[in-house]
Amino acid sequence: NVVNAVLLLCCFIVVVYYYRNVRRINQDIDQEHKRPQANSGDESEDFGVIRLAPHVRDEFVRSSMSHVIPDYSQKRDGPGEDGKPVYLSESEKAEGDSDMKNWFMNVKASDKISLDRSLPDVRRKECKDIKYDLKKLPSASVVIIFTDEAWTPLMRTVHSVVNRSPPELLKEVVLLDDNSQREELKGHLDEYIKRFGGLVKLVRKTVRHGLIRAKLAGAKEATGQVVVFLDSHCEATAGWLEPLVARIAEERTAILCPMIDSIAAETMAYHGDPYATAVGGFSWALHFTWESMPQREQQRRKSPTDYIRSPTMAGGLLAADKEYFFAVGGYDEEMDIWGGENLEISFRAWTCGGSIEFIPCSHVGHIFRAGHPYNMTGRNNNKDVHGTNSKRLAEVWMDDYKRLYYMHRSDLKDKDVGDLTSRKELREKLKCRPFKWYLDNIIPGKFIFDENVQAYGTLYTFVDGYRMCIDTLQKDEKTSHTLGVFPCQGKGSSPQQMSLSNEGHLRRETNCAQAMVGRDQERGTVMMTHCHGGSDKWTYEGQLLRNTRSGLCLSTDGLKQSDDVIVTNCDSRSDHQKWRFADPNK
Ligand code: LR7
Ligand code: MN
Repeated sequence: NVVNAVLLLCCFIVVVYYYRNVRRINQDIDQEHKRPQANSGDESEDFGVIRLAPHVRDEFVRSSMSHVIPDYSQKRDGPGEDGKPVYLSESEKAEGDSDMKNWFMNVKASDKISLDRSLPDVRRKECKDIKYDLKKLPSASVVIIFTDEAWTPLMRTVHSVVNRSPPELLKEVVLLDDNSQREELKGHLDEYIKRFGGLVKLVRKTVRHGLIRAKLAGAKEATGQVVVFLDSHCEATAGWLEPLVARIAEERTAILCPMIDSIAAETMAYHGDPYATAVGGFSWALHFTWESMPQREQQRRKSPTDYIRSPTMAGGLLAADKEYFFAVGGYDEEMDIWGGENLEISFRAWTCGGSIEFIPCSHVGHIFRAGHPYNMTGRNNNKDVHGTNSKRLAEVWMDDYKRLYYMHRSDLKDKDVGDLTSRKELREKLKCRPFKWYLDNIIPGKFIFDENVQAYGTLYTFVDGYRMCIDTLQKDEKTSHTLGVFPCQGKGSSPQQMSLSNEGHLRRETNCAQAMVGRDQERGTVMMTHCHGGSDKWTYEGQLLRNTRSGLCLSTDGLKQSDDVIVTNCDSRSDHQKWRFADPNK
């Protein structure tokens, strides 16, 4: 009897235990379905009482996806399909126009387009022919940072990534909310992403991080071997992810950018160029610029699908081995809100043993906006975040060449931009090369105003006790424009700085002075146009600045302030033609 009672009790205990465990398992599964973002990716994550290997767990989590990936081989009809533009009707136009003012994009048009819209496959044929062994490639986490982004562009970014990434490669999407305030991004978003099972993880920041710290925070959440960053108004196209992870598998220290296609802010029309080969450069004011691929890079590449080495990147769209990304310094945490981090990572990667490469077979669209639909004021009421972020990068990475930044921003010379010690220590620790090495090897030919030049400074004549300076008169230097004169402004006035290069070009950063001489051959104006080998040459004899093609000399004869400067017959006695270069800092 006693034996029987003990046996019964044992049976009872076993049964109770069994049921409790089954219930726990079921509850845990339910919990997972309700809390998709709970997947922290920790290798040993405990799913209740069952432990799952990471790849099994991913499948397990994903099986709860209610999102259906569309079949893009079938033709889809609807607004914006196949990347076509959307034009609003008369009655909708007013709303679209006001969106352009408030959002710098036509949200009304975007709202008409399916979140799963089809896009043209803009890759060239050679790209489509490449076969990837997905089982052998590393997995990727796609980090999308946003602050108060409009709903449809944000979700279309997510949909395009989920729809067009091979499940074998896409470990997760990390949506990093940089303290958005709009209601729909609060409750509704948590609800919405449940359709992606555990695949889309939402991370909220309740203080504004600014995009640089937001990227860092997003990358820290990533559990894939590769981390890919995207802006929150992008669309990934067919085959975008494979070539990125494949190149990282081959070269762990390469930081990669897809080709950035354009999505028109007004119509959402998708435009990509399969043959695009532009690379990134920079201006001394520390803005990103597009440049054409240098000849030596054209020669190095063996096939049109080869990566393109680029001196810099635009910033928003990039892929890197996660460990390497942090090992090489992540981003500068003290950079605020917007700007500077793109050139910083570029200079850093190249000088510290890595590289920046563009991957021609990977195409991602980006909505280019004419402004920022969010507050750009940083900590301590800083209204110039790009300027102060850039000063940080100049001070840490540019050695003495930071002077070229201060030529544009003399106002920042004495500005406190926070402690730089840890970034300087990083540079020491990684034994990074000097900035001069970068200039000589990675972007040779970049014009340096005051090196290897015959003369540099503000260029002026002195007539009747009055200094008149050559001046751009605030014209847009990205295009051609006439050169003018203005009373000298002194101390670091950038629109008045000129260089006479060793080749004899009278120039500024990208534009060279061309004499525009009238029929009479006796008088003309001066046009600043993009420099090239055949740009006009000038000689500096005595004090005359002679244009060798026309034989005429630069002169201020008869000019008032804000007039265009002229070229006219040379006369070494005329005070209007006696030119001096002055140290721009005096
Ligand atoms: O405080 C902020 N917090 C954020 O999370 C400010 C912005 N953001 C988010 C924002 O919602 C967006 O998703 O950060 C992302 C980038 O902001 P955008 O889209 O306003 O920036 P942008 O496209 O004008 O700027 C480019 O330069 C920036 C410099 O700091 C960043 O590097 C951007 O990522 C970068 N974008 C691109 O490179 C896209 C391609 C453009 C080209 C060429
Ligand atoms: Mn952007």
